[in-house]
Amino acid sequence: MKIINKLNLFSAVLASIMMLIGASSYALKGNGKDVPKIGSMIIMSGLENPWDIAFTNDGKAMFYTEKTKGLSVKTGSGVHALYGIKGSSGYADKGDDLYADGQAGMLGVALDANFKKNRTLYLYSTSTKYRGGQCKTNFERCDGNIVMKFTVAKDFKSVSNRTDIVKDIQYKPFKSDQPFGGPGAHNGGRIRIGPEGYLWVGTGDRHRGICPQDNSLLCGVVLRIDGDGNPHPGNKIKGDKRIYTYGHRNVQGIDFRPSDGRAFTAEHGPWHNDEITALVNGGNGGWAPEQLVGGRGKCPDEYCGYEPQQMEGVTPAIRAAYMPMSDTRFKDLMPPAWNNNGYSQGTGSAAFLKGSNWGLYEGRLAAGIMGIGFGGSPTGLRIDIYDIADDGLSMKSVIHMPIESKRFRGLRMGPHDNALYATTDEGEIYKISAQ
Ligand SMILES: [Ca+2]
Repeated sequence: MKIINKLNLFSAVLASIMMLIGASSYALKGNGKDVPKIGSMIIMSGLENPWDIAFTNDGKAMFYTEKTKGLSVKTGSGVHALYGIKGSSGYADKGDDLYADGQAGMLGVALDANFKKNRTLYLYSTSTKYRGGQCKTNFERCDGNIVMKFTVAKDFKSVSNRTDIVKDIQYKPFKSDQPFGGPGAHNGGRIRIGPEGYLWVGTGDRHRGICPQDNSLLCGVVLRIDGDGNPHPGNKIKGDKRIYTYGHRNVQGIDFRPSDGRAFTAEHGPWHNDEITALVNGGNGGWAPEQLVGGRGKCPDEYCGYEPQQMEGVTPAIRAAYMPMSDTRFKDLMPPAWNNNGYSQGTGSAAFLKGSNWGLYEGRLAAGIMGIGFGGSPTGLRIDIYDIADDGLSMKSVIHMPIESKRFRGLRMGPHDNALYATTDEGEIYKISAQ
């Protein structure tokens, strides 16, 4: 009996030691941080396709775009409508060359890193100004998207000195035989300032098969440029030196990991394989929807992005094998960190969560999921939080943010309060707080 008791005591001590080890390794896993309490509230509503947001560092001004109207700013003294598209009313000024159609319109907004001193704001929009005679069919280059630079007045009531710093981002002018095939499809539009103060611009393939792999064109790429539209001197691309990465489908999410400044994109897949990708200077996203390559035949309107069989009814795996989001034939491929287990649920805008108030989630990436649920994919309509491996090549975990279901279009961290702000296709701007 004594021996058994001693054994029991030994077991109990051993179990206690194991628990201690277990507890400490658990704490290490969480980096000593807890799961935060997350709450959300609507701070603006009744907007028309709000698309993107940008804050001054003190948080006292929140600029936002409405895709079908223009640029406005919310300040302590109220909302000021600053710069509208053609046909808009109530704006202090407008551009008669700017317009909206389908996914195109007034999209990304960003403030210069030295905004406090230079009052410079950047804006991405669709424009007729530089098209010339190019856009008679879908098979010409059709320069129909631009990036503008403005000076914001001290009182935030107007903008001036419009300068068009990028004039040649391609645009889809006509409907084609593709799902969601109207004008303005796959129009990109997210713009962000990187850690060095350069401007990053995400563009879309505009349903043109040759676009993403042709580096003389600015469709299906990410640009890294200065405030005058010149290339970053370190861009390694072979082709148009403004390009940082190419081979993308439709970049609507770009942000920079706080721990190392590395750029990541979030992209919506074509009924398969949404992707989060760590960018490599000069790298290839591996999207190549042109016809007559890799065993492909001719595709409708020379665009194979939805092949085979165009519409629903093909399992994502078969479609992915025919038309991969990241084609491993390319030697300069940037493999995605995550591919949504082969599904497409509409991964769009993205922002890294900053601030210790996010607890265990600090430094993880949040992305809006906009999928409406068809083709065998579960519905999206949420924000997910991604824990990306340090090397950017795999995903440690993905969780759903515990907030209401919406079509979250544009995500941006508030620099003043470490809250996450998000526009919705339902016409709102959300503030999502963690503590
Ligand atoms: Ca890819």
